[in-house]
Amino acid sequence: MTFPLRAATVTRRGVIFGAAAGLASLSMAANRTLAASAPRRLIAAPGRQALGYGNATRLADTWSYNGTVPGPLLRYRVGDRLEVDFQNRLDEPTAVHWHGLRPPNAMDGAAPLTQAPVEPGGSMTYAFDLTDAGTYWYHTHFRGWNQQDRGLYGILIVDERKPLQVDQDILLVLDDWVVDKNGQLDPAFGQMHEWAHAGRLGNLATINNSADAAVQLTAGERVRLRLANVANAQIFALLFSGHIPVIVAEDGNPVEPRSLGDKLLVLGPGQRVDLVLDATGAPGSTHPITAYTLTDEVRLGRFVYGAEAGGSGLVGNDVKPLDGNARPILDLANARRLDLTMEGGAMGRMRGAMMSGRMMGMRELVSNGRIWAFNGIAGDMDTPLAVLKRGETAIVDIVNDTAFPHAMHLHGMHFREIARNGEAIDGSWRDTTVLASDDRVSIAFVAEAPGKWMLHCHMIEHQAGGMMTFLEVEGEAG
Ligand SMILES: [Cu+2]
Repeated sequence: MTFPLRAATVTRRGVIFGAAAGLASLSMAANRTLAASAPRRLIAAPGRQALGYGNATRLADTWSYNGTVPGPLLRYRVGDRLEVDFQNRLDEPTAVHWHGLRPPNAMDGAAPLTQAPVEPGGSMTYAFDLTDAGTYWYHTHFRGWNQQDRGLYGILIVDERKPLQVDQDILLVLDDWVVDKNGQLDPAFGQMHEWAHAGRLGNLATINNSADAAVQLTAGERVRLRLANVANAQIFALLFSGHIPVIVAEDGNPVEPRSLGDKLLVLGPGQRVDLVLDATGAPGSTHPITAYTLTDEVRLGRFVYGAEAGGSGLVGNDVKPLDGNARPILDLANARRLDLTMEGGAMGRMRGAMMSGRMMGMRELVSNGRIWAFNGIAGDMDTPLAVLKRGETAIVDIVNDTAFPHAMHLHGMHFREIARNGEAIDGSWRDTTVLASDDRVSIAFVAEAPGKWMLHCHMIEHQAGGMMTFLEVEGEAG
């Protein structure tokens, strides 16, 4: 079984990309006022969303939270309690996952592992304390290959006690959509051909729903950019022409501020990055924001400078680190070591895997909607990858033995990358990490939180196709 590699791929050396450039002329304003409030009620229902094509705007039928894609911005202060009354007005079950946050297990939303899905017409209250500041997001965790791609996601910001000093706080939500010529979402969800390859990749890449987003800047301002990749499967490698941003947080976790230099900023599905950017361009100037994706090179938007200079004199100052979130100390010397080999997909070596407790060949797996496996098991969720003692350090040695990149996400606990392709590294705390084909990555975390926590590929079609397991941490789950 061989399929041509339709998508270019992220390699260990960087991004290899196609040559087609997306050119667009008109634009939608991309800046979004970040109101410091959070609605108490979240309703999942069919809706419509305007998508900007550069020279046109078309309405797409979506599924969304409270009628917009992304759903309402949920914004809190660290230490606040999240309380959301969720209602399901879809005609299929669903659940809400709080990506990157650390709720008690019963609030994690990973249906059906941590809760029964909320049935059509049903409701559920999600409530937990927000212990970590940073940029997070929430999304469906049930049939996500269908529900998330239709728009069931939103951004969640937890403000630091001592916020960064900036002139603007700008949210940039990256997505890609599969749209037809009328601007409707292609309803062909669940295509096994896509599942076996890179997932459902779009033909319309957007920042804040626009294929040519205009991010308004004033010369002399210092801004915080919060980027989130909410796409099902797409990887974005971004180039900010004329600007050198400083990375201050990854997946919500503060890092020692470091300049992006001349590198591309890579965001895999589910990942977030917070940047500080000094608006050093001239009044009236524009500067493209280019994305190299798995399929394309596109101009996603522009920094557009107003005619007047301004700002409060922060430009050029050292970027100070954000207040750290409390993180445990890793006991690497005594860590529990676990292996996780990712297998399957098109052009892979896998010839069969266990499903529902018995060995199946590829044809039988595919007829059951599975094409990927972890350690030879295609998505069975009745046995954990490991049972961990509460408080022990675990290291998962992940091998990507497939022809595709993947974005591994752990629920409930953040991890540090401690090795990549044989080299010891001192990675940032993250909740999602990207592995290129053949990559070997070791992640370490402390099993702090009791309960069953999913570990899966965040390319949702890969997860649904078998790339999922969970870790069970002993103790009384909240
Ligand atoms: Cu994957």
